[in-house]
Amino acid sequence: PPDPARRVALLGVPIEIGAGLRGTLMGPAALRTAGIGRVLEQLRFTFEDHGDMPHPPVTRGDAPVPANANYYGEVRSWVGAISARAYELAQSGAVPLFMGGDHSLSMGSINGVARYWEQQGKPLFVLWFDAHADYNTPATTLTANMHGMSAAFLCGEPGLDHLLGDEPRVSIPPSRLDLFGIRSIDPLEKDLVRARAIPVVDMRAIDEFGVGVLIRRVIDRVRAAGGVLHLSFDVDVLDPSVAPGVGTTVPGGTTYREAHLVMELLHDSGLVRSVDVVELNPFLDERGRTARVAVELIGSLFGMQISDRVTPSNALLPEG
Ligand code: 5AB
Ligand code: MN
Ligand code: MN
Ligand code: MN
Repeated sequence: PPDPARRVALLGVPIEIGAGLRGTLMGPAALRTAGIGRVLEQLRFTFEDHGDMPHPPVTRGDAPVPANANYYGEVRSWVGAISARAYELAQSGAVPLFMGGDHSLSMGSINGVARYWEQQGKPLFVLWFDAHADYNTPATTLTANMHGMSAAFLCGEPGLDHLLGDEPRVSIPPSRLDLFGIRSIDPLEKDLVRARAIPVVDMRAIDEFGVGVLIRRVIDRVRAAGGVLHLSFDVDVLDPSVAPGVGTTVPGGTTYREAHLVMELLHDSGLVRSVDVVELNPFLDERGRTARVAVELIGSLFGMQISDRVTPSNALLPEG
């Protein structure tokens, strides 16, 4: 039987109401068009495309709806369903790759995979590769957009307590979350991140020490704990000049090369067992640039070497 880690399970999660702007629901289609499957095949992975999750029916129960959480009912319907699928996919032994969709989907994907790893007795670490901390709660948010609350929810912060419905909730200890690449954080959100002593690598640290040293530190900590790693890749961590197709651009982001090195070192670590690719908004993209860069970076994460990259060419291919 094939090595389970050589199996990738793609799942499209076309959710957009967690973000302030519409359009991320087109993300999974754009990633497929940009060749995410072809890249994995070239790297000799067995991959299954599980298609896109259907828009779940919205059930309005008797659980109280919190203030300051836009589209709470819709997000709740998605998150419970995503968590259940994530648990199943992790159980199948494949590496699940969740194609978003806005970042609120991670409340489900990470909860589901965390539940699986908890049963295996392996600590799950989460690398939040993002321009933002996403550590707001309904009490700290300035926008009420739920894609800015995912990391806080996963670490057990209060305020969205019934979001998972019947799905068992797993908490990630804040010490197992790494915020990497951040350069935008709201005032009360910052207080909360500090109070929880969450490890933060911001852009200043990257400028000063370089991504190589800093990502190795994250990897070493996971390895020392005998853990596995979930990569939550918000494409807005890239500089907007590289990745314009996102709703919440912040200047001063990671370069093309820094992001590739992060992915290459993560690949070499062998520790990444599940991935989110989120916040790609094809409606805002320029001729597919952001989707293509995201797919290239996923290629690096799964072992594509610089020396395997063909020189881009507009030459005609021979027919047949
Ligand atoms: B993303 C902001 N902090 O809470 C908020 O793109 C932005 O998933 C959140 O990282 C950005 O709305 C959420 C202002
Ligand atoms: Mn995010
Ligand atoms: Mn972001
Ligand atoms: Mn965003």
